[in-house]
Amino acid sequence: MSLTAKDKAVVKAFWGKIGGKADAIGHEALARMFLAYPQTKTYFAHWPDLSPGSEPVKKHGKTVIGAISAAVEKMDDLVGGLSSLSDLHAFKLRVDPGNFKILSHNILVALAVNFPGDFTPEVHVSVDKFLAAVSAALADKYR
Ligand code: HNI
Repeated sequence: MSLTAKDKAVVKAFWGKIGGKADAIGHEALARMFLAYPQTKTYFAHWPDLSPGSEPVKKHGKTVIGAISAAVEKMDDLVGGLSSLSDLHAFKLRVDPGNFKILSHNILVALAVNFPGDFTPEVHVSVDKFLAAVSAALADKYR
């Protein structure tokens, strides 16, 4: 399951094309997750509005996609690079790690619909593997 040199190169090249659309992708992935998998909303009960286009969803979409863009730069050591975020999700937020797969799925969908030309099957498999590796790194501190 580990990322090959080719996966890393494919993810880097594809991420380079997202550019200015990154924040919109983050928003769309989060908005889709809350709508299609409403059980994920339990962690965000303190937010005033979880609907698509709302300020908290836009702001957090930007935060999450920013962390993933940073992870693209840390692909050789995701466990080390994401260790403080893993601490946060495991011990403070106590997010069930099964939710990482759900968010990853929604990120893939948002990428596919926004970049239908660039999101080839080859890109799909490498980005899927990358998001799985990010999720595994985020779950590293749990036990
Ligand atoms: Ni997550 C906060 C990154 C998955 C629930 N999350 C963050 C922050 C980052 C982040 C960055 C802000 C940290 C800080 O304030 O220092 N989260 C990520 C990444 C993934 C992810 C990269 C997976 C790819 N988080 C999830 C999932 C859930 C989740 C799947 C729950 C369904 N995250 C949260 C919650 C917060 C959070 C809750 C705090 C939000 C707030 O500000 O109230």
